[in-house]
Amino acid sequence: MTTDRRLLLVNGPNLNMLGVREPGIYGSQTLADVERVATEAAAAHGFALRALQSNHEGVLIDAIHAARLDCAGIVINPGGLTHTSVVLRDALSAVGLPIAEVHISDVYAREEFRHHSYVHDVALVHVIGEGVGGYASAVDRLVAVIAGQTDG
Ligand code: DHK
Repeated sequence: MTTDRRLLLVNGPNLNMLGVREPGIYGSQTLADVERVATEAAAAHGFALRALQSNHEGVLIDAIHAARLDCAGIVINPGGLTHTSVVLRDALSAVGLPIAEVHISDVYAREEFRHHSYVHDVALVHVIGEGVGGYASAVDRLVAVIAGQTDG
């Protein structure tokens, strides 16, 4: 599997709690479901997918840096770090890979502090409020971006 046929899926803090955590907002599907949905979507395009979830900002940043060596793009749900983390944004910007930002819930219909994303303008794809299925949309759209870059 070459670099150009692999994606990194990153889930940030608290997303390990999917299925347990506020099901009225995040639904009943688990992180395993998220990773399966994204892996299947990637496979449908002939891409492998490496999945990582961490509650630790530095672990996420190290994984993003490492993706530069062997991935063609990154799908990320940064969890609450979306709204707080300049360093996560800087890591995504630094690697220069195409980025898809995903949120399970509609952050714009929730508290005002969730309306700002530090990741928004370093991402080329945004999938907001489509539930766990949104990860498949994000993979589809990110692969289209990668294909466009390759073709171009
Ligand atoms: C997940 C979180 O953990 C929140 O902190 C974000 C996002 C929303 C989601 O909808 O997937 O505000």
